[in-house]
Amino acid sequence: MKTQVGIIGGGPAGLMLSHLLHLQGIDSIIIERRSREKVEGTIRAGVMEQGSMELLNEAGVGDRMNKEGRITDGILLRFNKQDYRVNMNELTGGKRIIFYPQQEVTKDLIAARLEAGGKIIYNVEDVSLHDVETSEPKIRFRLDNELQEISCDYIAGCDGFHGPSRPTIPDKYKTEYLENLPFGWLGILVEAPPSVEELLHVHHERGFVLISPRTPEIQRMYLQVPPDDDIANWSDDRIWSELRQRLETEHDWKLLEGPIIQKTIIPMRSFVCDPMQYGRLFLAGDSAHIVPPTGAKGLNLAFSDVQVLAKAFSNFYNEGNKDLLEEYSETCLRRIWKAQRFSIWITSALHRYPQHTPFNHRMQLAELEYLVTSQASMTSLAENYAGLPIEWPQMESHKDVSKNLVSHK
Ligand code: RFL
Ligand code: PHB
Repeated sequence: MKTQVGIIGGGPAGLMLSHLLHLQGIDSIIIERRSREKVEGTIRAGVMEQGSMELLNEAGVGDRMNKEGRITDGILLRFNKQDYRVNMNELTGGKRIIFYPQQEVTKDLIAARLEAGGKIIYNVEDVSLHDVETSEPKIRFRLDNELQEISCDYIAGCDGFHGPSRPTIPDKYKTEYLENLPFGWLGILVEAPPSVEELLHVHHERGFVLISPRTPEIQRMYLQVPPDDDIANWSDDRIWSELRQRLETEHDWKLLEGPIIQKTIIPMRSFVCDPMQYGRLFLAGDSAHIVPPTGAKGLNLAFSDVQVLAKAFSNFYNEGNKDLLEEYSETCLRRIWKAQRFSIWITSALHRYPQHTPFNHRMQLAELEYLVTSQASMTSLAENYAGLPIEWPQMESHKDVSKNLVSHK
């Protein structure tokens, strides 16, 4: 098989990249380790930034999102048994976020790809990358026990944190920054009406809770647990009892409970691979970086990476200009490190750390009290939650630091 861009991984990053390339007249093939049903059934992100919403619309795949998604102007914070609202829309001059689950985005992208005659090969095994330093890189894999090869001009590694693309980059050409956080999230899907209208982030001495209102019938809730905890330790009764304690308030509010239809524990980590490019291999999405899920940045970063990558390929194939391909990693990493900073900040403001002393607990409360009383601090939260812009190389915005640079002549 032959194509211009061989894409490893048919999650949101791979699918969106393939679709954007198609819109620019560039051919690609996606190979995916799992079945289409498994990919479409993966429950992960629940909210997207305005920029991701706009990308889906500009790419012509936003119809169902516009009908079924729910735009929201603010987020809620609960600490010391009181609720506070951060009005993102007001603080950012009109930016918002949308509730539209990742599995629905994935279904829409798969449908759009297949309708346009796009090629997605599911259930591949033993994927390996070859000759990425040359002008004829290749992807080899097994399908139904037969060896197959795709030769291409470029490879996009969109294969998530555990995929084979990143390890193909020799260690001496990359730096991997990894921080494992000392807790995990127990995520549940509940059949119940919404208890809140907007995302509720809860600081409590027993640990963090997040409630994400999905639909009138289904809610997503997360609670902080030890990182190596076993889901078998968490009966439904124990989950509800813990949630009730952490969600206590001084006002009239009730947690609406119902059958738990899914529960899992996920680890929390921060990870960045620098650079995101080696020879003719480009990494995008979770294959290059992971943020802790507080702050809801992961899917959005995957989309901004592929937006940059698609533009870089388009500049190259349609205009013969390689500049953006060469600056791909640098362009993406500027946004990624800022999203990493925000995710770590909001995570550390709201979670209980094993080493925390009563002093640390009071510092967190002071931070949160400052946050909800300072316009500057709330604006910072709002602009980061709603999503920072991509800092394209030709834009001056990322050079703004130079305004404050002290020149020692
Ligand atoms: P994915 O989604 O992991 O997709 C990678 C795909 O590559 C395939 N693959 C291979 N294919 C071929 N050959 C191989 N050898 C392969 N190895 C792997 C996999 O099967 C898979 O289909 O990465 P991608 O596309 O970069 O997308 C990233 C997002 O999935 C991720 O960042 C978000 O889900 C993060 N995230 C959230 N992001 C948000 O923006 N907003 C949110 O509200 C939000 N909530 C979340 C989240 C992540 C969570 N978890 C489970 C970590 C909530 C949770 C609980
Ligand atoms: C979700 O709805 O699953 C969700 C929302 C916000 C987050 C993380 C996950 O920060």
